[in-house]
Amino acid sequence: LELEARLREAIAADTLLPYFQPIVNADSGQIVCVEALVRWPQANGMVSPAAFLPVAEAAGLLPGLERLVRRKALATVRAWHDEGLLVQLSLNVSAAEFDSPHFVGELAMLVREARLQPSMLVLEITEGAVLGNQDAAQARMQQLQASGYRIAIDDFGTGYSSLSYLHSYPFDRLKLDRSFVARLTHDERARKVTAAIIAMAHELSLVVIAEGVEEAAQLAMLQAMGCNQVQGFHLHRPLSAQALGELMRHLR
Ligand code: G
Ligand code: G
Ligand code: MN
Ligand code: NA
Repeated sequence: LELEARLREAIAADTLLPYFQPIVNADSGQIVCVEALVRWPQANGMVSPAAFLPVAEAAGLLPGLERLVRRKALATVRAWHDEGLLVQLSLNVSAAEFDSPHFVGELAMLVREARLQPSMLVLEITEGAVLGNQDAAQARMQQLQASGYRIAIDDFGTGYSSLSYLHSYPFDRLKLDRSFVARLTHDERARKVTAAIIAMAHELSLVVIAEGVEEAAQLAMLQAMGCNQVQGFHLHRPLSAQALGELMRHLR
């Protein structure tokens, strides 16, 4: 309850903020998209979202928290666009949120407020989010795509029925879970499975993004397999808006 009380205070004081991790074109290294990752600044460093998102969700604080952090993320990307730094923004959408009847309308309001096109946004959804009501989830995805949003299946390969999701839902992108990437360089079977997933995703016209790329050797293998985009500590860590803005200005 102590954490919950402090989280309420942080939300009321609007101190939570988004960090941004670049997602780069696998061949050119150009930053094409940034994933917003919430951070809670404390006197002694940052608290990881893994520690407070479950608390926020259980306490019913997630919708308010998401609104504040997304508003900042969208405003930051708006400002980057104004100076010609044209990156897409990727947002993690929790299962509960994706299920909520308010989700689409609230997102539309925030995106309009930031004067961004929905086509500049990627919504990252995990398998868990579409587990509940298949028909409702399918309809919501189609509605979002008709508005122009891109939809990614996040952490692909960690769930139980990943393959059936691929033919049941109209994803645009597939984010390959970092557990596959971690095994690439020393596990022949993992390498074959990864190559097959990428080939299958391409058959379905999905853009493939590999997560958790930590080594040059992993990047080289993913490039050889035709992986479209990569993300991970080998490329860039999650950065503050200011640090990433400086980096992108420097790189262009
Ligand atoms: O940011 P990493 O630094 O620790 O994030 C840990 C987990 O929290 C990841 O699974 C990520 O998808 C999730 N996460 C990070 N930021 C957000 C957010 O703003 N909203 C939601 N729903 N999940 C987030
Ligand atoms: O679940 P999701 O894929 O949204 O998780 C994003 C999380 O992955 C964030 O916590 C982010 O900090 C973390 N992350 C990003 N790049 C790497 C990496 O190269 N290695 C590891 N171990 N984690 C990473
Ligand atoms: Mn993600
Ligand atoms: Na992921």
